[in-house]
Amino acid sequence: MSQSHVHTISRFLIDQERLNRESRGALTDILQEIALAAKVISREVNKAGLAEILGAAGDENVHGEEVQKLDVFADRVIYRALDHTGRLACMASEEHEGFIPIPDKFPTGDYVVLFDPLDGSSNIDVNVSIGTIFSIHRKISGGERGALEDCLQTGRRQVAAGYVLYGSSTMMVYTTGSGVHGFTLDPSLGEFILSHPDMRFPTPPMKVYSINEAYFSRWSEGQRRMVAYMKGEEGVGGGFSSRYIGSLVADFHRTLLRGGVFMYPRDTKSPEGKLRLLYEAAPLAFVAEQAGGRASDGRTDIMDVVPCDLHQRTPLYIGSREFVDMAEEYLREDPAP
Ligand code: P6P
Repeated sequence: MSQSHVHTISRFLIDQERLNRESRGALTDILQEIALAAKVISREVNKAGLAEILGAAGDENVHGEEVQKLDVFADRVIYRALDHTGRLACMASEEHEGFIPIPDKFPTGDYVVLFDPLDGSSNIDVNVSIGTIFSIHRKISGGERGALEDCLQTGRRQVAAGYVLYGSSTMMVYTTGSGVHGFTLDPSLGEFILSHPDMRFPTPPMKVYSINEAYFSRWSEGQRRMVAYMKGEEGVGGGFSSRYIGSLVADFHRTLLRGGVFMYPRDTKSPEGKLRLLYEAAPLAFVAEQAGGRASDGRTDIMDVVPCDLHQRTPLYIGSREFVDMAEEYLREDPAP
């Protein structure tokens, strides 16, 4: 690509903003700050094996899970990139039990950002790709400082969403409702460069399913029958391959690029599923829909699930439309949860 065609994320965001006459630049500012935070986190993630930062911080997060120091670092970097912008009414993070108000010393704005600062952090020690996931809503509460209700909105009401993948390269992928665009970090420039304009699930999709099969004994009958079909166990179906990284952002990104379906079902041990609705499933569902795919909890479109709690979990089926539809067909026979 000739130098004259290098599109940085900043340039792309400003060009996109110009297309939207009502835009006052707030969303552009927020996404620019998230991109900056991503660069800072990428730098630390890519030297985690060398710095004393690796390893458990010893604390436990609100879910009783051991917190890796990089989790804490990423959470703090994103918070500090956004808290003073004057664009947010409040935030929410996997690392914080309640919603996060904007300090009184800073002005507030009309948007809310919910994020998982570093998903898949248990993979840090084995150098497997990890990611940041973010979801952006407009404030709906009357107050100036934001409130929990601003965070508890359906995925359908998101104004933007995306993820950062810290892998063999660092990529930022986002949507504001006008398609999905991917940017790759050029460390020599310190810039995210447009590398994947207008990302779409491929058609026909590759027949790839992504699920942790170690939990087979805990699955519903419908879930077992679907995977058996994909494996061709009864002499019908088959032709699928299986890929599972165990890092949601990496598994979703591969599914977006190649097609297929990622599944994290409810099971006897996790009756609500494991993944979080507001800052994992819903933002990825927005990206998936904008890329021509879809996401479901097995019965209801993820984008239409009404949240009741900041950290509520959900089963997740996400990817190529035909395979998510297939999952719903197989699960229809299961007893209602
Ligand atoms: P399991 C990582 O811990 C994570 O939260 C997601 O990134 C990933 O998709 C899932 O859990 C993996 O869970 O139960 O297969 O180890």
